[in-house]
Amino acid sequence: MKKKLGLMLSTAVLAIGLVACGGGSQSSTTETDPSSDAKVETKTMRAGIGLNDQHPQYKGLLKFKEIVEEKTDGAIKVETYHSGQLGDDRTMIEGLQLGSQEITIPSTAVIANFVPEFAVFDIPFLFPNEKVADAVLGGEVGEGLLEKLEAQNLVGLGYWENGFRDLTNSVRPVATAEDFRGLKIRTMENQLHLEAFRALGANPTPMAFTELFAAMQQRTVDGQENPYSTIYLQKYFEVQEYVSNTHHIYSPWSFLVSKPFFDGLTPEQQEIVTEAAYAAGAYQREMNREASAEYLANLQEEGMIFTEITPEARQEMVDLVQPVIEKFTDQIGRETVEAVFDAVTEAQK
Ligand code: TK8
Repeated sequence: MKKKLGLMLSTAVLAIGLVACGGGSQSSTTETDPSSDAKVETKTMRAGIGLNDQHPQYKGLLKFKEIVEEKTDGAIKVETYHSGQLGDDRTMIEGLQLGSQEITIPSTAVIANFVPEFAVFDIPFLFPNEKVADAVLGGEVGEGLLEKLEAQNLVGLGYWENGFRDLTNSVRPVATAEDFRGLKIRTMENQLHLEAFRALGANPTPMAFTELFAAMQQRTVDGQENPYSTIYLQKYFEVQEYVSNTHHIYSPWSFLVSKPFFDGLTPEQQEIVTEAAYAAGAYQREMNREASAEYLANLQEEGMIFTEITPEARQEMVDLVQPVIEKFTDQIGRETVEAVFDAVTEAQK
């Protein structure tokens, strides 16, 4: 059933894609360099993200653009699109496969719909802090998972940081698992997230990020969970009253490039693009972390009521989601799950 739905979806997307492209995309043009008379091939990378232009994700993308355009002497141009202008995370990943865009930086939770092993990062409370996240994602396991993207016509150039996710809602302060009861929570389009929120007692509904603000405004959902950066910069405080530091999951992004496009670059260009993605990622992570505490303060200044989750209350949540982790372990791949848990333990030594 699930497989069939996936097939139907991709057929539909393919049909739309063909119509929208009007017979082929233009990512490569030949331009004449007036100063040298030589024909210089200019390649354009269309990069789309879900967040707005105030977010560290966009600033990181601009850094990537700057590095690539400078180092290739303009032979590669990067066009940037924010706020889901090219679609939601899932649509943009499909765009990379179809060749209608070249770059996107989605949450790994959405990538799990393409490469099931990525759902390992959807295990709640997996990373205790950012240092462990860096070690695991930047280490052998994290890098190894990126290689699995190739079979999906995608190239993964490292991880960027969405961050620890925290709950907001418009109904009541959430301090314990008990308070989740009945809350309509939007989750990312990810089966594990959906079931984890169910286990916590909430009434979760998966939805694309691009539809979230309107859904909260129209009260189709009571709440959502995202890092403070998103809650503040996307102005969720306008439609949400309560925020709790549930920190229930560390959410990575992965920097994805269309494989057919990447394969068409010269080895030197591939190196520049790869290095730029990692360098811009480091820059983005740093910016994210510097501002995080400030964003929470900003949210309170905007009138949101902050509730602290005690270690005991968090432990109760950890216990409630345990069966969900067990249920999904085989689907993710036992080997991958064990490798990640081992890496987490190692990073804490
Ligand atoms: C943005 C998404 C977003 C994610 C979500 O494209 O969907 O809630 O956290 O940041 O990747």
